[in-house]
Amino acid sequence: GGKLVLITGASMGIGAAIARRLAAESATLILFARSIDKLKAIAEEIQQVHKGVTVFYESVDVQDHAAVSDSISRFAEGLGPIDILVNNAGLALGAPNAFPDLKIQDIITMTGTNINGFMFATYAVLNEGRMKERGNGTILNVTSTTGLEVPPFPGEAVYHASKACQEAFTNVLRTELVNTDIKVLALRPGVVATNFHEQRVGYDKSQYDEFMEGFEPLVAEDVAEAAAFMLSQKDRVSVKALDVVPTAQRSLQ
Ligand code: NJP
Repeated sequence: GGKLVLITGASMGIGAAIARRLAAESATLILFARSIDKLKAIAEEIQQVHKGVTVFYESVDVQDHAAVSDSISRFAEGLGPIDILVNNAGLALGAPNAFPDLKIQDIITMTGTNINGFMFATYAVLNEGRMKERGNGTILNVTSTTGLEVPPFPGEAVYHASKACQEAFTNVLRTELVNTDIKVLALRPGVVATNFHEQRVGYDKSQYDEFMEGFEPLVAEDVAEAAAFMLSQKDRVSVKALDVVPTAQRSLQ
């Protein structure tokens, strides 16, 4: 049968696109995000389109370690070990304000989600989700090209730092798990037209238009296709990292 897949940040954008794409592979899906209404709509849509597919969803803020671990242990008790974690929940806030002009709450939310939440989901899938005990599975981390190349995007000090942290974490975790059949992979999007960029600039339309001007960004489905490729490899094959960027993306090349 299909794999049991947990996707964080699955209420829209890249996470939702990966959910739709993996439903086509008959995966059983568990979707996490904060907005329960959006999760419900996506779960219903997927189950309409893919008749035999089951989609579970729960409002889980990945910043909340207890909520993440409780939910994952309940799902693993009912459904068995988690096969795949798509560690995707993430956000940028407060651009283009420079670091000292950011709101402290935005710094807390970005680090709490992109650093703490990213680690909490991984920790809970390996432990309560029983991936470590079984010694087989995949952790697919949706990081960013910005985690490595650190282009000079003003107002992105915290976001870029959090993505660099995700990359470092990914590399150490892969080394720690090297004697298991658990794959630890990084999928690094470039600019993708999702809610991410509108939110990043505080839904300021002129800022958004200025950023997107002059090239064609990816759509979430493009990234989902790359995720499906990474997840469809044989057990012995780890496509360790993949950069998926718009062909004409400026400033990251
Ligand atoms: O963004 P968006 P993307 N706990 O805003 C959820 C990376 N990336 O799909 O909680 C749980 O459409 C949020 O749901 P909700 C990026 O860093 C992107 O583009 O209901 N969930 C929503 O489902 C991120 O890691 C670009 O508000 C939380 C989802 O996360 C990943 O791609 C470029 C949460 C975000 O959907 C997906 O971003 C790049 C929390 N605390 C990397 N906070 C790009 N778009 O250009 C948020 O290099 N969510």
